[in-house]
Amino acid sequence: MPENLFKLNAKEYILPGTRACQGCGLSLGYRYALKALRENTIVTLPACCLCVLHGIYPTTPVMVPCLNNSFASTAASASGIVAGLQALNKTDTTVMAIAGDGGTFDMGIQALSGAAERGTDFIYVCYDNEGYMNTGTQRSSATPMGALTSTTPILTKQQHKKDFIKIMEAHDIPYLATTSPSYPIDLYEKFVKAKKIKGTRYIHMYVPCPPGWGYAPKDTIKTGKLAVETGLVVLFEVENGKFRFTGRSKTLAERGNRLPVINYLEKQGRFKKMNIEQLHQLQVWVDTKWQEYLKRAEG
Ligand SMILES: Cc1ncc(C[n+]2csc(CCOP(=O)(O)OP(=O)(O)O)c2C)c(N)n1
Ligand code: SF4
Repeated sequence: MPENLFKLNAKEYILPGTRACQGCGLSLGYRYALKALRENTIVTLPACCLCVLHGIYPTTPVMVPCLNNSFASTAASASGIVAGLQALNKTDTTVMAIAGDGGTFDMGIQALSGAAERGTDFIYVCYDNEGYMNTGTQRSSATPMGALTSTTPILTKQQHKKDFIKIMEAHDIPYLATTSPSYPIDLYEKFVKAKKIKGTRYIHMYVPCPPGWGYAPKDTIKTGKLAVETGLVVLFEVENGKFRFTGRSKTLAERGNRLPVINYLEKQGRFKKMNIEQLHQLQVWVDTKWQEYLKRAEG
């Protein structure tokens, strides 16, 4: 296992010159994920910011084979690739399906649930920028309560984020983990581990998004760290049903020094219309979830 950045795989699988925005958290997370998975990886993805990052045919900065498909069929296409590889007796190829929160929480859930129930041998990654960003920052069921989006422009989003990770856990898959590109070693190690496990593996990747969230591109790493420091994002893994905090969240759980959510919210334009009542509700929501995680870590 790498202990520091210099021990990561030095090979790059994304060449310079992607079409993603400046400061895109997804670009960073994807880069580290591919470093961990290495060659012999096939990626399948629907329309989304990652598709934009991949570029326009016939050129692409991405060095692994990729399949583009429709929203509803990302996980189904992975099932097909896995079946094809099995028919060819190719046992050393990792299949990674990757989609945004819209393509996972909302549009891709059916095929993903089916594949996870069948125990399909693949890694599914949801990169969560908390909205339909590629089409202009529309609300998704992953958008946090109190955020402005182009489809909640006046009152902000009224509902809390869907707990999609719980839904995936309910499938009793062998490995599930949450990650953030602000903690690249934690992210890298989880992908290395996931690669070695058989069956359906689910990795949630929180990716800060400067234009969608309303902060300066230089602050992506800081924003991702604040999400973890405040407990809005919790780093953990669940291996064969066993919950474990990882990285910075483990330290926060041990020391009990989480920051209030306002420290994270006040730095992003999308929360500028959030009212005090919503702020209070969000803090209670985060605290309640944090307590649930603490209990699981004890058990
Ligand atoms: C069935 C279908 N509905 C809508 C679209 C238009 N569309 C393309 S990308 C996108 C947003 C996807 O959001 P998300 O999956 O969260 O990824 P992000 O853009 O944030 O990377 C939408 C709505 C489409 N391509 N197909
Ligand atoms: S809109 Fe956000 S997620 Fe999409 S490419 Fe730009 S920074 Fe990345």
